[in-house]
Amino acid sequence: MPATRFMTLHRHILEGEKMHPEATGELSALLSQLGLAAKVISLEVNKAGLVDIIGFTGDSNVHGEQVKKLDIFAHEILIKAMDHGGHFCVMASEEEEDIIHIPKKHKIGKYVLLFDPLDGSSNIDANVSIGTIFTIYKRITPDGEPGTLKDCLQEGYRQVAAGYVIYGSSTMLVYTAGHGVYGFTLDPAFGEFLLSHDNIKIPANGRIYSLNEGNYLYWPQGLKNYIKHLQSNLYNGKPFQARYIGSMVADIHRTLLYGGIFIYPSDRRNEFGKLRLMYECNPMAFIVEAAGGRATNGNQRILDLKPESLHQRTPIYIGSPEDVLLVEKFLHENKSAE
Ligand code: AHM
Ligand code: MG
Repeated sequence: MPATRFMTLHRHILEGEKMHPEATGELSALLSQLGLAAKVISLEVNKAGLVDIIGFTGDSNVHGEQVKKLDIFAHEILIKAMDHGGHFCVMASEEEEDIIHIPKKHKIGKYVLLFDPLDGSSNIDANVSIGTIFTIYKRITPDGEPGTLKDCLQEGYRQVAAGYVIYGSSTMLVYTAGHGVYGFTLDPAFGEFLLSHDNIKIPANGRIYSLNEGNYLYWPQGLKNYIKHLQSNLYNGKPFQARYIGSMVADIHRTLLYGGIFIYPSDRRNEFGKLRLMYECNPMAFIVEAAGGRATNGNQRILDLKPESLHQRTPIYIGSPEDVLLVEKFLHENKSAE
């Protein structure tokens, strides 16, 4: 039996903390609490297909209560789980236009939490993997007061920790506190996240490219040339493979494990692509870089982008370092032709 067999998420976080004598234990506490929220969301996601069978139809359940859309449910669970621990001064979510204040009755802490409660939720009805993405920063406004938008709009390189939960064939939580990326699989029997992927390193290059090829017509010429280049060459004697789930967490999770590249580009219709900088691209870039990968918007490292608004979008090219470098080369070569 491997030594990591019973390394729970909680124990792993505590042991990581022992290596930092200056740590107060706060980060450990809040990461564990995020793990708990993930378990609750996972349970609900797994029940999604049963809603009609066990009698919940339309918009209300057997108690006559409104059945919430899963993304709203996940949003509310995360707030409920995280707002009262005294760790955060402000939060922000994809599901809410403005920043989320910590209720006055709770202690105000020094951290900031941003999250996408259920990414890819349009895939739920087809039983396709979806995920939760989160990131944690230290506040930059004075301690003790409510946090502000300024605390949320920090560059990605300032992240203290980031992670995602993938609700797939099993539920996994992957996180980094900047050094090393660790994956935990939820054991449904124990209800515990157990270390299953120790110190994840992304391969230097990969055979898989992942993007929505339906948008080909609108792509920049450099991207068209890059994809054509892959399609007309071999990878270790075999053709490249296209894989696109349409669920960022799942597509990037596969990229992290198998190598390759995930792309959501800018195109003629959407100058800034589709994905959100603050709670989708920054946390994913932080994780992928911590695993040895690379993430750019085509011109600049994602983690260096100066945020301007909570819900701003950015193009993203992310994955194995050699693959991302190559697409950047294609983009730059064709820039003058645009
Ligand atoms: P969402 O935040 O509304 O769920 O949208 C984000 C999702 C990502 O998970 C995925 O990468 C992307 O949208 C897919 O977009 P498209 O259907 O344009 O390929
Ligand atoms: Mg999303």
